[in-house]
Amino acid sequence: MMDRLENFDEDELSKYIKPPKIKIFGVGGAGNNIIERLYVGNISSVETIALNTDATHLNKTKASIRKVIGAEICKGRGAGGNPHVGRRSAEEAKTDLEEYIKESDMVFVIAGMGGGTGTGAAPVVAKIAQDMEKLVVGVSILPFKVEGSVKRSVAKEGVKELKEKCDTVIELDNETLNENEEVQKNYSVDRTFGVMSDLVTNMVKELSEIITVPSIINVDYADVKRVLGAGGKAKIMYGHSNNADPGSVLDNLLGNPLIGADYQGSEEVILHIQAGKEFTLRSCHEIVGALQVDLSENVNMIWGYRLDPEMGNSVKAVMIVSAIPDGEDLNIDSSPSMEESLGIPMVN
Ligand SMILES: Nc1nc2c(ncn2[C@@H]2O[C@H](COP(=O)(O)OP(=O)(O)OP(=O)(O)O)[C@@H](O)[C@H]2O)c(=O)[nH]1
Ligand SMILES: [Mg+2]
Repeated sequence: MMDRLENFDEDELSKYIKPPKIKIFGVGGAGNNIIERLYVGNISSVETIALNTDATHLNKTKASIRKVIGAEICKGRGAGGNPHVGRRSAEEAKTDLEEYIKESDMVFVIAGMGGGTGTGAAPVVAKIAQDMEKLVVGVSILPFKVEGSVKRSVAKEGVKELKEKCDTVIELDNETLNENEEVQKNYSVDRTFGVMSDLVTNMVKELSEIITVPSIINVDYADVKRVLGAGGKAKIMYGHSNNADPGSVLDNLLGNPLIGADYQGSEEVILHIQAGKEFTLRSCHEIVGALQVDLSENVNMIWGYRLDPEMGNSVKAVMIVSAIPDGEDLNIDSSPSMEESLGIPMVN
């Protein structure tokens, strides 16, 4: 006779029930500002690591680990907008970086592009993690257009390099904040940056919850690894509604102008829905069906569902999409090289 489940060795079982460990690196000024929100947000299974060449900025950043990189070259005073200095600074810290990355399954590398530290050091951190066979997700933020075409061009070259060193990159652009009239007219610089930082924080939070909190139809780490490991450009979209109407969930999910809804043709998707008892299977199918219209015919859609009786009528949906066919190319070939753009002596 087969052993009943009661006879199963619980110690044996619990050995395998370990939530995946996520390490998040925030590199340079923007990366540090975002890391602080993640740290304060206290997300489970996530460790925050702030890296900067600028010791003063780092000193006021809250994170699980704070590390000055490039102390020899920069003397704690920043990389002065020079990505080569940023790159060398991270290379100098390789042994420490390997130590931070060691005990992890998944590594996020977050940086604002266009300056020296984030642009130069983020790809180095990603490469070290990739060499250690971690799932590596980059999050890059392009500078505002008013910061100048030189900075945008340096930033785009940085994104290109980051893409080569990551499994996938979530590409964001500060310029999208400028396109929002409400933000542009009424928000202070600090609050405007806060909108982008909150967005990244929410993305990481939603993703880590999907893989660490069990669901009725479960999405696990292997699913996330499969989808994000498919490469290319990725998006983590999230939306909610206070009523159980699938249409309003969809509007909110697809309507965030900072993320954009340009995921057409993607072949790898996770859709996770969390709702109260009012939300029907038919409504779930309506959401899935509407989203499928824009996906590839061969889409592999992994669908998860969590019942949360406390949610009453409200519904939350998170969609992770990767391998998005590149529409608007970064088009840097016609741009001047980083050296030409910067017009400053390089440190090699
Ligand atoms: N959304 C957002 N963008 C930021 C923030 N801080 C800076 N940025 C953007 O990121 C770009 C790079 O800036 P930083 O991250 O400060 O640059 P850095 O990597 O520290 O570079 P160096 O100071 O030259 O070493 C800027 O041009 C801004 O557009 C922030 O807190 N939030
Ligand atoms: Mg800086």
